[in-house]
Amino acid sequence: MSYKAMSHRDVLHFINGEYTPGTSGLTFENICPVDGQVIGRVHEGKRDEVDAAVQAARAALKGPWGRMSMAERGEILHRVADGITARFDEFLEAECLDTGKPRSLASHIDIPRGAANFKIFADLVKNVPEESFHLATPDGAGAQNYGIRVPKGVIGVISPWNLPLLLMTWKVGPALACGNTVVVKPSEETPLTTALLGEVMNDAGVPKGVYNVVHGFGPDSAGAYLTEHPGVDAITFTGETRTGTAIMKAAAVGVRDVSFELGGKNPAIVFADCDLDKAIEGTMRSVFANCGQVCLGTERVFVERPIFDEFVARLRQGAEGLKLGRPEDETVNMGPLISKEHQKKVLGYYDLARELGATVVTGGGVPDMPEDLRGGAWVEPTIWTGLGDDSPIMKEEIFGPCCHISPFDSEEEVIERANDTVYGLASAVWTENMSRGHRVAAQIECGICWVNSWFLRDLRTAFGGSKQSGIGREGGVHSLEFYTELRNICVKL
Ligand code: NAD
Ligand code: 6OD
Repeated sequence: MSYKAMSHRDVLHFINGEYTPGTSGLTFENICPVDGQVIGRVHEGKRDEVDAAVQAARAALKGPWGRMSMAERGEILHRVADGITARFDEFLEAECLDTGKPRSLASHIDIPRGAANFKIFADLVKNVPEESFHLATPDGAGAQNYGIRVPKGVIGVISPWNLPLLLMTWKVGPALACGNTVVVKPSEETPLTTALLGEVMNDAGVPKGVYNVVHGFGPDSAGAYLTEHPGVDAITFTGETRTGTAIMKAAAVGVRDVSFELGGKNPAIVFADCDLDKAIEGTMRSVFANCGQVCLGTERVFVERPIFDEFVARLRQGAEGLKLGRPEDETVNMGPLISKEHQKKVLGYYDLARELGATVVTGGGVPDMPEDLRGGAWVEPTIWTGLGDDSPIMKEEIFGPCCHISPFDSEEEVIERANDTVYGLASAVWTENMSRGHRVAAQIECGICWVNSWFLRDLRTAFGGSKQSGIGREGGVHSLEFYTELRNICVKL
């Protein structure tokens, strides 16, 4: 059955190159967060569906995919990228239906990056040198060592809902470029683009069983069964730190490798010598883009005292100027949260901040939306001041369109406060003094620090989290660390 024929109503698994409802007989609703409408039913995979997908993936490793040259695989992955681009509007519609995010955002970030993730890794793997060492031996003839990289095998990919296509392909792209096969479990909130990609894979000539998708939830569902499956050689996961802990326990059985991109509580540090226009523009994006549901987003803003009041006033003005509404409205720059459940969580933090005595600079509740959107998961863009660094608002990841702004007085003080978190994913530093920019960036304990920008991505660079924000690095050649196994061959001469 073609995915097109399903027209988003019935979302099926994609196993061994075919769409299938599986055998569990279970389905769950796919709800659009814009208005709460049910947009389709998703088939839930249990052990049998995961088992079928893993078997297909194992068989494909030995099939044409495993025997293909790197160059041939690369050509096919270029066709996958071109296939996404050719069906740009369908991917855009599917992503916006699932997430409610503005089309203007998804058409600039989610869908183009979804395509780019295949091209960049297809090209990159061809240019990575293998190591070679000559060893002197007592007989004088010596020995030659050289490394070869082989695929890890079947990779279990567990992806989140905030940037569904972008984050799933960020893992599937390098996994396939390195010759692995995959079983993907997309978030239950956002199954559509992962499902649609199956058709693109078939059209591009990706052999059956290389790309498999099983839908479902985490515990007692497709997610847990996939991570527990002994036929899965390694697991790459993006999501909450707590979920990462559960997956790591599952991966321990069979001593399987993991790559984790987890939560954050990212700081932005704004020095008085910054270009304030740029700092406001960048912080507006880092706090409110994607309704605050970006793992790299800022939730703690530290502003040097001489510009504190002006910064707060201008960020407030920006937040109050955001227009909330339907994805297709080109004047809209903020959508809803992903679900009613997540709305409840974020509103819980809005209430908590008020109870703890925060000054609510703006927002703090549910916006008054037009009648047809009232069933959606809307929250107001929110800014607080006045809380201490030990407050849960400053410690826990909220993952909504909100931030707390605190003043600071010295560079040393702000570095210590920025690092006072169990997380270490990303940070942003705003200063026109570049000596300070380099100095401070190097002292922030996180995987990526932007100086005078935010979410400016070069896909050749290492990406990942420090502390409880992740394990391992993906991106560029670093992806090969996880998606291949390096073996050494020693030849006595
Ligand atoms: P989540 O952890 O709730 O879910 C992520 C995925 O894991 C989903 O597919 C879910 O079904 C699955 N899952 C849940 N429990 C599981 C289990 N026990 N076993 C196997 N699979 C399981 O995360 P989310 O709510 O989808 O995404 C938001 C979180 O992701 C935030 O914490 C955010 O910071 C983080 N995130 C991190 C990055 C990064 O690059 N570091 C990127 C995006 C999102
Ligand atoms: O840009 C990327 O490669 C990436 N992994 C971004 C993660 C964003 C988190 O929401």
